[in-house]
Amino acid sequence: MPFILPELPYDKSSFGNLISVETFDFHHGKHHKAYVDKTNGLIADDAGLSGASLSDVITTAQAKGNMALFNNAAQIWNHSFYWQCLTPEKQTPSGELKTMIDEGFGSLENLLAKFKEEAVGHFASGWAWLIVEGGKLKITSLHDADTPLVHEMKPLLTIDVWEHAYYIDYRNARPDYVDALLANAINWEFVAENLDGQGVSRADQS
Ligand code: MN3
Repeated sequence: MPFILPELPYDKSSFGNLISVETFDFHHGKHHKAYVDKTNGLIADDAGLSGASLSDVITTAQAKGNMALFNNAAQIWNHSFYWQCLTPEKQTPSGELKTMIDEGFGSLENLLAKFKEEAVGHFASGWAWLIVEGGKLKITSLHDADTPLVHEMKPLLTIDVWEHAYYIDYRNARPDYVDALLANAINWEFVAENLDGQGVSRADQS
């Protein structure tokens, strides 16, 4: 079975000016779709990968040094995860997640400030991540298509900092894009569910 472009988990008009319909049309409908199409084309040339799950394709492609396949397949996964990190309804963390945030960063405000610093400071294309590593919350960023799946990281939250993620709505102002999403559009329920690793499988497909 070829991989598919997952549906967005919300109506693409529901974010108003935070994320425009035009951004979803390009980012989901063209960029994410292109990664799906390219991955399917590359897999068609590698009989050994037919029937493999997306996460298996990602790890196998990296092990084989097939960077074209790794980059496209990892970008499918990263984008599927990213869409689920967003919600048009403003949320705040609660429960175990809130406790971990307070213990690790002192407050949500501190976490968001550090996340913004990482996302804005990341040079060129990539992804800012909130992960669990060694049992603790940690903020990091990865370049290009690199993904927590091939590192010892449990992914909780990501923001896409490729220019295609923000250029339509925010032009070159990456800090404004990051601020807007962190303040208004993070699906903290999804982040909390990822504490037990569900997020990895929910962005996977086979
Ligand atoms: Mn993107």
